[in-house]
Amino acid sequence: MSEDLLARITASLVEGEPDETTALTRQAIDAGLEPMAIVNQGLVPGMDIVGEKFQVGEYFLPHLIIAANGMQQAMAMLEPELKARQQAVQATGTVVIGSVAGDIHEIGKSLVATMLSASGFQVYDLGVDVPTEDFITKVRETGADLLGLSALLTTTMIVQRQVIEALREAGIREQVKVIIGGAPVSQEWADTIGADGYAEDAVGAVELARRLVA
Ligand code: B1M
Repeated sequence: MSEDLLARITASLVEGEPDETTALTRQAIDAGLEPMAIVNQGLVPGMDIVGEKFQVGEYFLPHLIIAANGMQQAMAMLEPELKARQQAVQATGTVVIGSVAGDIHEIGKSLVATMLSASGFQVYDLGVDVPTEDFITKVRETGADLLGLSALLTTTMIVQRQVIEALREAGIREQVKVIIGGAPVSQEWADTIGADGYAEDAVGAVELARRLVA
């Protein structure tokens, strides 16, 4: 029953039916499914399939936009549920996060921000296509413990390195731990650019953030 519901959520994204996605997500929440399971087993597989179809030329930009709208509407419903599940939320640390300059992919970055916030971090989400100077300014202003840089494109992952260099030039590299993520990013890339950590998904990002501020 729950597998069927999750499969239908996936299919609704692939078929470009955002209203169906939100209706099914509501149904899944009401049926008591874990919000993270709805994200990871319902929504994300749908986005992956849409991405694969785009890559092979079967889908075009409008398909990506419609699917992203469906997922964002579903995430708006899931956000309070995700936050409600985290217990004993205590101030754990401060995080500045955003998608790097040139990158407008928002959904994964926002999910990471939501999960960090739900886990007790004070989160400053700068949004998408964030100029490198804005990261530096916000880290300075907030005295953040962590800086999270999201990049979904092979052409923007290099900006993660530029931000780390800019932190160094600004003389604040040692004051803040840098964590990176996004589909093309890996631990190897984190090591190459001198980031403090890499996380594959939002749950991993919370674990990493907790470890780094401990
Ligand atoms: Co774009 N796009 N897109 N896109 N898009 C991808 C990324 C792509 C892989 C699709 C494909 O070809 N298969 C491909 C990139 C290829 C590459 O460089 N390797 C691609 C492309 C090419 C493009 C354009 C260039 C297309 C064009 O214009 N010709 C263009 C670029 C725009 C730009 O940024 N300058 C573009 C545009 C778009 C839309 C705007 C239409 C839309 C985004 C809308 C929005 O966000 N509001 C979009 C979408 C939706 C996608 C796919 C289909 C889905 C992304 C998504 O939301 N996934 C994507 C294919 C795919 O990823 N399967 C694709 C769901 C989300 C929950 O996962 O974002 O991976 P994700 O986040 C995960 C992890 O990565 C990780 O945790 C998250 C949660 O588990 N994570 C972090 C992310 N950030 C993290 C930070 C951390 C830690 C973990 O610490 C700080």
